[in-house]
Amino acid sequence: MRLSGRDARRIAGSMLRFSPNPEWRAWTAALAELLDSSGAVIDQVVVTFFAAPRSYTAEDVVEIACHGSPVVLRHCLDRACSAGARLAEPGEFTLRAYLNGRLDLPQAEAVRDLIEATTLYQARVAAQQVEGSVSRRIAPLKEQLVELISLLEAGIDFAEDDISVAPAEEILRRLEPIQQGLEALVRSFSFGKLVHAGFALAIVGRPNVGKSSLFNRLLEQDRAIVTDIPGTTRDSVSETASVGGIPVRFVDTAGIRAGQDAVETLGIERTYQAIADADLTLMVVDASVAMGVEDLGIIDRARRHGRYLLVANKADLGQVVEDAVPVSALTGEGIDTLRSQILAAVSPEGGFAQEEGFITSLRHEQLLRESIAALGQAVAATRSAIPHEMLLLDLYGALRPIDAITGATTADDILNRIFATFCIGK
Ligand SMILES: Nc1nc2c(ncn2[C@@H]2O[C@H](COP(=O)(O)OP(=O)(O)OP(=O)(O)O)[C@@H](O)[C@H]2O)c(=O)[nH]1
Ligand SMILES: [Mg+2]
Repeated sequence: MRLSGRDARRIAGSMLRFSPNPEWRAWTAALAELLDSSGAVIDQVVVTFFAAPRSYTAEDVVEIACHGSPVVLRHCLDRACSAGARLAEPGEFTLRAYLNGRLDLPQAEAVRDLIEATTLYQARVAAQQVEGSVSRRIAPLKEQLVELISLLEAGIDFAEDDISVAPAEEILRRLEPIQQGLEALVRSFSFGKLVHAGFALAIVGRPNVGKSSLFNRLLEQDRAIVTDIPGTTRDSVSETASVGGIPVRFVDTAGIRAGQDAVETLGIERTYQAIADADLTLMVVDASVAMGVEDLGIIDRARRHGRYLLVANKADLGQVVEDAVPVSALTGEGIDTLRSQILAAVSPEGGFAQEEGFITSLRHEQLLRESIAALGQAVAATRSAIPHEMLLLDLYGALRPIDAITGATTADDILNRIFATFCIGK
């Protein structure tokens, strides 16, 4: 149980007994007894006190580690509440950390991503963002923008003080790296999105080519029914697993052929839907048999709906199909190669971004795009020699969305910079 706020120690103290003395040494764990309202001991607990501002919320924080019995925890909460605490809202500790300036907004958002991570790789990316990797990339760009704004503001506000108005080339020269930096960040989202949300992969093909066997192999669990009877899978089955740290939703489907009965025909309809919904389709054929018109028809459909990979399964029986990834769901041969081909097929141009600080949030991407659009207008305005008052509107338009990511720039920030860099006022 975590208590945060000015009264954290008082409230915790009302239900604890330290042996021998009250012990509130900061950043040190202490053994204590948790008491019920009549003073009877109900648990032996470890108490850690984090003194403000060196705590998660930057307030005084007390953490009480009980033995995990729901009854004890419930009691612990009740006692804290009757001593003046209240239950935290969802995310409130992180909100307080943000409000108290301990975390910026991208860091706070990354805490949520970290908690929600389903693969270790997602967790690692989120942890980098909690460390401030996104802010570190945005901060210098914002800095340059604020500097340009200050320069133009100074030219307007203090025109009589002999500050030369910045020439158009100078403004354009300063705008360019800001635009480029923001665009690189937006590009990083094509990879970031993949890491954050993963993608859907449909496994399709004619009956009996081994789709369900391949599905089970990729998931490393015996999830779908496999038999040698064509038409075994009647309905789409989906399951999520990590491929290279990216969560992939695999969808096994009913084999496509002229339906034998009403149920199978409905199942095949679902296969078509799965192809339409997937980010990538694995088109499975039997490696040992030459492809027929049915196979070509399915390939054609997959191609029309986006990216697909041709996979020749049952390669252990010999391979006559070419230009396909040979695998054997039976022996496991070729599965690792298939996994890397899957990643290569969905990864954005230029392959995997290994750099730190790529953005994973749609909100950030949209804000950055807004900023880029406003900068584009600023460039056009500069080229057509529009007065700086008007140009500034575009630059503030570019700054606002960035502020929505990193926290606001106040008029003071800009004023301070004007006075710091121009020695006005003599
Ligand atoms: N030799 C060999 N046999 C395989 C391989 N993969 C699957 N099989 C066999 O092929 C038969 C069909 O496998 P399934 O995985 O059920 O095929 P499916 O494509 O899901 O079939 P439907 O659900 O009917 O569309 C089974 O007898 C499997 O044991 C493989 O790589 N090599
Ligand atoms: Mg099947």
